[in-house]
Amino acid sequence: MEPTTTRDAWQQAYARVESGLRAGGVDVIATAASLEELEGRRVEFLGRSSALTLLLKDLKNLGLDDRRELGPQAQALKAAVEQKFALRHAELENAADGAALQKDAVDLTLPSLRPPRGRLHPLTTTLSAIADIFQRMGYSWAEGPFAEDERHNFSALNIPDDHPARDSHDTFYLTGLPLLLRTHTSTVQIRAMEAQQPPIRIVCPGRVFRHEQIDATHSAVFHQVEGLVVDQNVGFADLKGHLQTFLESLLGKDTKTRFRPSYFPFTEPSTEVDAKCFFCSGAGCPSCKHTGWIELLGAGVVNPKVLSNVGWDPEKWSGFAFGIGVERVAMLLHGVPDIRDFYINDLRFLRQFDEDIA
Ligand code: FA5
Repeated sequence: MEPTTTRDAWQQAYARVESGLRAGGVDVIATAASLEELEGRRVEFLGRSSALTLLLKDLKNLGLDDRRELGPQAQALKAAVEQKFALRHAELENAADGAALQKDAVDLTLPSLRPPRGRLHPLTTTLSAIADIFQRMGYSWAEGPFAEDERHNFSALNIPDDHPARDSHDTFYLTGLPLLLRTHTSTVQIRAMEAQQPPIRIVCPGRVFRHEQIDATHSAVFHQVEGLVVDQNVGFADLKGHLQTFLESLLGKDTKTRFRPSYFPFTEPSTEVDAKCFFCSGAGCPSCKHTGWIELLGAGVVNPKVLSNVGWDPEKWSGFAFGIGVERVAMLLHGVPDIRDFYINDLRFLRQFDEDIA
């Protein structure tokens, strides 16, 4: 094909394009303020109808030798412009990313929003603390039913029908059934002794029910942990040693406790253990009914009649038992002045025990 453009004409056109670019055209690429503006520049300098593209297109109108000589020169000019464009494009894109990051930035130092979560009730943690100590003292775990018969709740424990001790346990009887809601966990002593042979060393935790006047230290539904040890030559000194070890582990050495003589038909001798009132330090207040002491547990040496009632030989075996009030211990451990606080499920009260979850 015959050339339609002369070498001179093309070179003059090239010189115009190059000096135009050098005289400032290219600089506007480097100073484009946004990706949109840069795209406008790209169309202007590299688009299909830009002077540079037309110049390159016009190469084909030169003779072959001229094309070979001048083509690389024009391509190099285009590459230089493209490079400037790519450079600015990368700069603007980085800046846009940075701005987006800044806009969506997360302040990692802000306090987190914690999802609400379940927590262990203070009575549960108290029960576990009590059970843990006895487990370490070699006791194993036993349980029994809430609905009991009179034999396990009363008669096998040496509380016959007409015994005045039945009055102190205001009992809920189940209508139409020969059953009642157990008034204490001593029922589990009888069940455990019926189920196995001596020796025995158990704790029996659980809920008990009494139809009684509710006040700061008394509830109609509460929890006890029963303990029973029967072996050979076990007596009151062993009972006192076990309870003192337990109380010291649970409450620390500084909590003042006292053993006071008491009466239970199923133990002889019997005792009750009180803690110095933790709210008034013994001065007297509504929580301790102005006595200065709060009763934590009842205990005693197992009455030989109870052993006989389950067929164990009282000449050979002896033991002790105790029944701890879990709510009373929880009140002492957590400084709760009213037992009712444990049951009303006020979250403001319950949230105080968050840290108790290990
Ligand atoms: C008894 O229930 C005996 N079974 C305990 C026992 C077991 C004695 C083995 C000897 C041998 P008492 O009724 O005192 O005992 O209750 C024991 C403990 O339960 C009390 O010391 C007290 O801490 C707690 N308690 C009693 N009544 C209530 C109540 N209404 N509300 C909360 N705690 C109570």
